[in-house]
Amino acid sequence: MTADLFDSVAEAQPSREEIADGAVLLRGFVKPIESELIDAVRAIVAQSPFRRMTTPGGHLMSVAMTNCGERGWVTDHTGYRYDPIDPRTGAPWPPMPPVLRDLARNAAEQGGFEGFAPDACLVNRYEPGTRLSLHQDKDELDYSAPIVSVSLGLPATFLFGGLARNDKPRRFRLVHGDVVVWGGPSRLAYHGVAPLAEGEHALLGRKRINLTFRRTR
Ligand code: MD3
Ligand code: FE
Repeated sequence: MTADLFDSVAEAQPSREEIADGAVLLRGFVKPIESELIDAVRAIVAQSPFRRMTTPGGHLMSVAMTNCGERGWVTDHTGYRYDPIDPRTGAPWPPMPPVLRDLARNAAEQGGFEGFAPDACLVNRYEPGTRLSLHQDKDELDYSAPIVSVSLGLPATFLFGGLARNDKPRRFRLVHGDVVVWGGPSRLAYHGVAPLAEGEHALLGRKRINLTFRRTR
């Protein structure tokens, strides 16, 4: 089933744009499987609900998060880590559904990274006003693997900086169905999301969902 869905993606020769060294934007890459992805997110959230986490500095994040896969990203007063157990439920995170695993591998391959095998998928939920301040993703052990991000629902202004926090970020509009593969020199770039604008999406209402697939070990 999943293979058939992606055959149609491959035949469609989707748009592919290198937006920075090692960063490839695949516009509309997951449109053909949008309902499968939304169903998969609903099933994950039924088992490990969205929650807002506290940073080590004591700030409540405005993004609500959950995870699937062998480990999940968590933050609390002790720091940031990937944990095999959801601290909210005390149980392992929901397994990564095959449709998500296959999509991440296919996207990474389009981005030039063969054999991407994510062990974690962080699911972020934004509502109007929600933002994510500029940061680097560096809690993973192996930076040679890319991060694959999938945008669903309301559009967002994504801020993409450089390797230094002070580098002035470029702005990209990411819309429902877009996928970006962040590898090579882009893997450690500072990035963030501007406050989400008010809006209504046909499938997700007043929400944006972002999936990021990671190889953590
Ligand atoms: C560039 N998420 O979960 S996705 C995150 O839209 C995160 O929810 C944002 O940043 C979101 O950590 C941005 C795009 C993204 C994700 C990871 C990256 C861009 C990246 C890692 C390195 C460089
Ligand atoms: Fe990030």
